Amino acid sequence: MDVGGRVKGVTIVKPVVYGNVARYFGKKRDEDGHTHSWTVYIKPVKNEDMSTYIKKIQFKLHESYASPIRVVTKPPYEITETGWGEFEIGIKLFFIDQNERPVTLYHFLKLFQTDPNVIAGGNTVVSEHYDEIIFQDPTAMIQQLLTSSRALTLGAHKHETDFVELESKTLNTLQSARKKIRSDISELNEQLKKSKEAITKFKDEIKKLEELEQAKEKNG
Ligand code: SLL
Repeated sequence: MDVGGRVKGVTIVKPVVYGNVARYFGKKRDEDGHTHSWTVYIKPVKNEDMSTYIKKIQFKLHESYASPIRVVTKPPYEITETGWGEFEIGIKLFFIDQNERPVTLYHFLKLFQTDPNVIAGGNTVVSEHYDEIIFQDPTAMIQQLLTSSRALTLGAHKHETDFVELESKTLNTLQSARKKIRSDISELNEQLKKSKEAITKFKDEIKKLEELEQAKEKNG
């Protein structure tokens, strides 16, 4: 149904990965005190050309950078810089369809290996997140754009974090945890049953002993 130009009841989800990689120079650079080079980025989880529905992506850096607002109009949506400090970066997505309001994501630039969530290897740090851009009741036009986006051919499309693998690993972990809990429960039930049986047996024995005692008293 097309109500007011929008396709009612339709939800289109675009999974994305955003974050940064950073590399330590190994020392503080004499000329500007910079210690790291880094790249902040947003990309689709599945290989596709986001420019079919993205007009531009604006990265807002710390004010200490010259012209902190950086705009990227085509993939790859990333900014590479050098610096010495960590700060929050705003990543604002503007859509081709003017009816879709811009969406802003925030990423805290990671340079240092202080966080166990940061994937570390050598002098490289990676900090990235999974998120989804959700289009609720899109216009017929954007629905067309969103469902017809083509694959990018810029080399292999891969991520620092393999979210598909992470998802299946997490599912496996959950499944084996569930199995373990189920077997623990049945084992505990078994023990409970045995304990109950033992109690009944002891109660019977106590009763017999008491009866014996009473009989003795009577006879004695
Ligand atoms: C901090 N609150 O003190 C943060 C700010 C800013 C980092 C970090 C600038 C590089 C340049 C740069 O690395 N800024 O001047 O070009 O840690």
